[in-house]
Amino acid sequence: MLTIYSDDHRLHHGAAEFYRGRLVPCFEMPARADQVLGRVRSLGLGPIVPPDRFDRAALTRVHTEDFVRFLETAWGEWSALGETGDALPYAWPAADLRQDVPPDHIDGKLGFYSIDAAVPITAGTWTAVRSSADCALTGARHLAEGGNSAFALCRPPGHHAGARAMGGFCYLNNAAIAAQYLRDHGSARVAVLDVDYHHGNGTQAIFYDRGDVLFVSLHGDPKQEYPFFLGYADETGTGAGLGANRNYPLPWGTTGAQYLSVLDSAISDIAAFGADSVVVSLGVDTFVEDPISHFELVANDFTSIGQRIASLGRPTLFVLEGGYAVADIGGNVAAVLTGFAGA
Ligand code: SP5
Ligand code: ZN
Repeated sequence: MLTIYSDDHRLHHGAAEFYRGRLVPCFEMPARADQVLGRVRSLGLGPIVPPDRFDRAALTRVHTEDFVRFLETAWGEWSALGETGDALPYAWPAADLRQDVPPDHIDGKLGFYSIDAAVPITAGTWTAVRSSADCALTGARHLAEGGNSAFALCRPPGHHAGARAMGGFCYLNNAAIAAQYLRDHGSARVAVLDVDYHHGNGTQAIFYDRGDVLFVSLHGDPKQEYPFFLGYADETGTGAGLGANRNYPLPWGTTGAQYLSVLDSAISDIAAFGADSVVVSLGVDTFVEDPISHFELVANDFTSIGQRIASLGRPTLFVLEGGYAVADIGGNVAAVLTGFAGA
């Protein structure tokens, strides 16, 4: 399997995120990608190539122009204040506030274009974010040109980012950008399967009113788990997208066996939809030892996930999302990919 990877991810290294009343060290760190790369390399999974640079227009197919401009300019505006630490938001347009007027001041913009304070912006964040999206796009192009599969080793991750909002360690929605690229280059119907522990609220929202992209997600029940405000089973799509969104919220303590039986339903949804290609939002924060999650999957379960995805027999792009047990992330990602490739 082809892997696409860029060293640029190291340029994004946030110091802290806001959690339970204090700033805590970021769980989303460069060592994650280094671990995955090391494992892909030592396993000999296949060639590892740098991403191609894609036109900015590929980003604005799913994100708004003003949001992309915000990401490009945020560090410059922040550092112009004399700030040297990471940019973080502190005020949001939540209930009863205007959501239609982007502020001019960077403090206002940070809140306007985010859903939480887990998205530090550093001097190198935009370069890393752009290259991460390029990894996903390069993988999508490989599929569009006839490839069977690819692994976009993306960092930072993407599935919490919506059309005009960053959040949950995510800035640009790599999986959504790739799915849209596939739609624009030969796939009439694309399925996004999100197996990250957290609901992919950004991806769901981007495609919620569309019937040409199916979004299916297994995740911690939002009644108990971030992102809390989206990801319920009754969210089935709207307008032309009605029936093209499927959520499987699962309780804390979900075991591998329980997870895999629900995954079978998700796989059936995708087969019934008739997807021409599949994008997998591949988070391995469902792992039993993940420090911020509460499922109980083990290494063999990840192999089974890969095998079940292979059973669809569709061109498949894996896009790295979460997974915070740094010592195990490489092995768990590799288990999915080898399960897929060996099936
Ligand atoms: C891509 C992805 O997996 N994003 C996850 C974002 C989760 N953000 C909120 C998590 C808060 C948990 N903080 C850790 C405290 C554990 N003691
Ligand atoms: Zn996650």
